[in-house]
Amino acid sequence: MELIDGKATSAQIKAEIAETVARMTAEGRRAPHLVAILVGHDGGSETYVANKVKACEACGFRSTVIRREADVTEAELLSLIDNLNNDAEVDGFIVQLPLPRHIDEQRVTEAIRPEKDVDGFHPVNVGRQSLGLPCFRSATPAGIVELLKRYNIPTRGKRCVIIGRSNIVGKPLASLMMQRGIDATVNVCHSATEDLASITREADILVAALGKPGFVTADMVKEGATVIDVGTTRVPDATRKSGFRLSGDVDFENVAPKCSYITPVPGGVGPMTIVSLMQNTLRAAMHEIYPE
Ligand code: BQF
Repeated sequence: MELIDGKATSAQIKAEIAETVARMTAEGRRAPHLVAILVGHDGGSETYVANKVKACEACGFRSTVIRREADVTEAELLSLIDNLNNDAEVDGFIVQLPLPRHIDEQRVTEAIRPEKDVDGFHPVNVGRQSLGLPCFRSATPAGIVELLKRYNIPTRGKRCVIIGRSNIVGKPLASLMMQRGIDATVNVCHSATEDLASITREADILVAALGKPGFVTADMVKEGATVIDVGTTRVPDATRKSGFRLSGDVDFENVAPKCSYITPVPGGVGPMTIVSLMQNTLRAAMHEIYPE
């Protein structure tokens, strides 16, 4: 069993990005600039945005966090987005999800200009990704594919089973994994799937992205499989000074001995999600996907 080290891999990619940024600024261009809109004070969202700001620093990017209280109106948020869409000093921006219930996430997402949508959530980027066209790729799926590539894990003709059909992980990952060049055979399973274990046991690459701590147990995994754990649920833990720990969707202790490769939580997919956002922001600043 080999551990897939997302933390080390992400650090290496951030160093590569920082080199590119150093060359840009040496040529007299400004550094890439990422803006994050953070609504309310959800603990998870605060941490995620802090992770993104820290990653920007490591890459030599400029970053700005715009905070609004949880009672912000949708109209205010849309007007903020309009300003960022038209701000030439901003290369890309994100609205940290989830948003308070009174705000329509879809309307907010569709208000972002696709050219600045570095989360890749706008239907234009989602559609372009599914067609295999240049686009801002969804961060978690792109990070998973990057890990498979850097660890030389074969995908061509292999069975990839994804548990979870969310718009931000399951669906876009399925479309990436079946693309030419990756060439996996993909199954997407979800809460209505019958006899789930019989499907997951066929997986050469098993991706757990359903958000249930410890859901994937050893009996669901084929000997020698690669297991990718996307779960990052906060579970109470009195032994931690934060009062919680991050739990993956995989029963790591019992599953790991059966695997050829496995990602840990924390330090697996999470840091790669952040680094994909950095890669998208760099591409936005270079107008690589949508030429001016
Ligand atoms: C790690 C996210 C659910 C809903 C909205 C590093 C992150 C997490 C874990 C992180 C996530 C999860 C993010 C680790 C961003 C990934 O060391 O294991 C980084 O910051 N993430 C998000 O922005 O929104 C979410 C999960």
